[in-house]
Amino acid sequence: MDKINIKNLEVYAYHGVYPEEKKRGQVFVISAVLYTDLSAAGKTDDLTKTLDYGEISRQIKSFVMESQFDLIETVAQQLAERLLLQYPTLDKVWLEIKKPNAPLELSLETVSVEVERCWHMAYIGLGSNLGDRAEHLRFAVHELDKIAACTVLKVSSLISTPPYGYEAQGDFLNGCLILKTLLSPDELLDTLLAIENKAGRIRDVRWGPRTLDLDIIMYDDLIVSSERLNLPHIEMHKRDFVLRPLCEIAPNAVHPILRKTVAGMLGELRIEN
Ligand code: A4P
Ligand code: MG
Repeated sequence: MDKINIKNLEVYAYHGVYPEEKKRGQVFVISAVLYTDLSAAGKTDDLTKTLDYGEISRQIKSFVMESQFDLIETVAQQLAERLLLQYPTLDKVWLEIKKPNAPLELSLETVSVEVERCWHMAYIGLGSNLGDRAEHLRFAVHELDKIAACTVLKVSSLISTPPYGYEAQGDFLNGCLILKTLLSPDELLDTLLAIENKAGRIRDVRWGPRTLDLDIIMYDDLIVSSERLNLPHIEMHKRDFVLRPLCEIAPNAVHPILRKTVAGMLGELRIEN
């Protein structure tokens, strides 16, 4: 991937655990690698088609100067998120924050932290079979999209489906969406559970009726198997009500364990049934 480098930008600022560091300040030295596609700028010689390293250097300087944290870890985390949110064409950022004069009374050149942060792609399954089903699904899309660290990129059409698993309940309305997010899988799950609760979800019967069900179908090509979270969703390849809407918006997304595309899995499911 193309990148722009900013190396050893010096900023006088006031971060540190000790009161003295917050009062007197010290020099911080910041390096950044900005991952972004440079081909359009390369072909047109047009500054508006790239990221302006002068502007971004000034942004970094003013953020580090004007904020105040105990830890350089926090400075790095917050700065990375701020840059990713402010510059939509920035796909990934690597940051190093050095503190060459950290009050350690030891002879060393510098201490530093490095972080790398990027946007993630998640596929979310939406379901409802209680109350105003379409309104609950629209509510979920809106709630997700209004979070700064989340952007809904595509929403499928909504389809009515017979209940799968526990059959003594009304038909579902199902859909899927593609989400660009800075949230980790755990943070995303917490966010989805909070939106379900806001929509009045009551958990009694497993696979039972619900106003709103939001599942993470896939998150990048991550494979997770924990008590709280399975990625990809453990049943996705068996469910027509997941694969059909997902195929409409992401037919070529690949299941990282089965190594099959969404379109391929849907085709196989149709032959089985
Ligand atoms: N969990 C683990 N992995 C995930 C994941 N990838 N995404 C855990 C979301 N949650 C995940 O879910 C129980 C727990 O699963 C969560 O707290 C989380 O820690 P829940 O939503 O509280 O309970 P549930 O939905 O009743 O159980 P489950 O197993 O998640 O069921 P599903 O898979 O959500 O299926 N038929 C039709 N036609 N359409 C439907 O949408 N949905 C279901 C529910 C059944 N039949 C259906 C439909
Ligand atoms: Mg669920």
